[in-house]
Amino acid sequence: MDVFKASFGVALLFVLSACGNAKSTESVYKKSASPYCAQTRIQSKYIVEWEDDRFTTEFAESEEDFKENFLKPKLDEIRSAEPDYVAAFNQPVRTSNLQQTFADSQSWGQEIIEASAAWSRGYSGQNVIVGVVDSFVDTTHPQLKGNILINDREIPGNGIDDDGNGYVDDVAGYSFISQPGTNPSTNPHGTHVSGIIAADPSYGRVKGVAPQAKIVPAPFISNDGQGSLGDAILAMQYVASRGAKIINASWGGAPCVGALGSAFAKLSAQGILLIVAAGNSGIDIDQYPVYPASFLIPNQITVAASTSLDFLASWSNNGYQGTHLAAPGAQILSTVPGNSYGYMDGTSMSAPFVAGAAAVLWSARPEASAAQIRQALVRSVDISAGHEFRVASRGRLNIRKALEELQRILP
Ligand SMILES: [Ca+2]
Ligand SMILES: [Ca+2]
Repeated sequence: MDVFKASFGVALLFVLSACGNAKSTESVYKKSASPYCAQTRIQSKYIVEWEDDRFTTEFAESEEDFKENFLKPKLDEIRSAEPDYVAAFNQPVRTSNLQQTFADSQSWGQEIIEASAAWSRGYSGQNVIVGVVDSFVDTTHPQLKGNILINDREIPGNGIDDDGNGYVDDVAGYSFISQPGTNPSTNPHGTHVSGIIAADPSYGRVKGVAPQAKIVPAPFISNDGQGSLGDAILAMQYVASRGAKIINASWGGAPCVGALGSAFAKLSAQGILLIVAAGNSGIDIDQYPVYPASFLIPNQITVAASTSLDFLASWSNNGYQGTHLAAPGAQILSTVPGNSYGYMDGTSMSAPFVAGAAAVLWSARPEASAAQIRQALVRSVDISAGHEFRVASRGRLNIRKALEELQRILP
């Protein structure tokens, strides 16, 4: 009887693997027919999703070369492959002469979301790691340098991958920028986003929402504001491998990449919270989806921008299904490279307010799941008369209330 069972098992395995062998380069290689995708395609570069759940980017002279010489010999190990496409910041917008309720405050965002209610109770994002998948981060900025997660198994500057994680000298994060571009150190975006999340107020004027959280910088967008979706996927996998519980994604790409959706779904399934900027085109993304904002995977929060008068910013993307809550995104002061400061506007600034808030909540209740943190943030928003936002929750982030909500979810 045992022998019969065993041989049946072998037969079944054989059948399954025979099905697996039915793959062809045509069934594995996926390319969008959309003309828009053709315009944003990065020539000679491809994204490969492997059967063991890894992603890599590969280069080939032509599509034929890629299919014949890369895909065909490795067909059994590859789940899918497709061209790589451009990803870019949601173009920042300038809002001028806003009449401010928090008139002279450089920290109106931190005040309106009641961040100090969490700080005074001792919750500042301690022991929580946030991945900043963005542009260059100035890790020497006095307000950031103590908040960068250091990989102490890696010896800096020796050209050797000491900890064997596949990345040489990744002491303070790793750069995934592969697109040609000028010196990345002048692009302030990643440094600004990082300051909103975790700037330490002991060393300057910016009050990071989670001033004790640790940042893992994984830049993939070059100085010109563009990067590739393939590099974004590698950067997100990297920050996850360094222990990030939260990933901030203040960028968008063409609606052409299946691999990006697959990468987001895998990170979500690992219990990682993905905070995504809704975009700055002033459109309803329920009607006109943009990605990754519109993926709507379980542990994703898509964030619209609010102003200091507590309205939805006119340029903020919105949608009652596709966006979840609003957070401050206009006239936001934060850190910029070279021990300096600057104001920026955009949903790119709103997402890190929510990422910081998630870090604060996780430092209060380390046992919470990503789904519980998400629920606490989205359910507890401020909704005031005449200020209803075109987002699923109808309101704007409030950390004090989110902490109370988390206590209700996890008594
Ligand atoms: Ca390494
Ligand atoms: Ca090294």
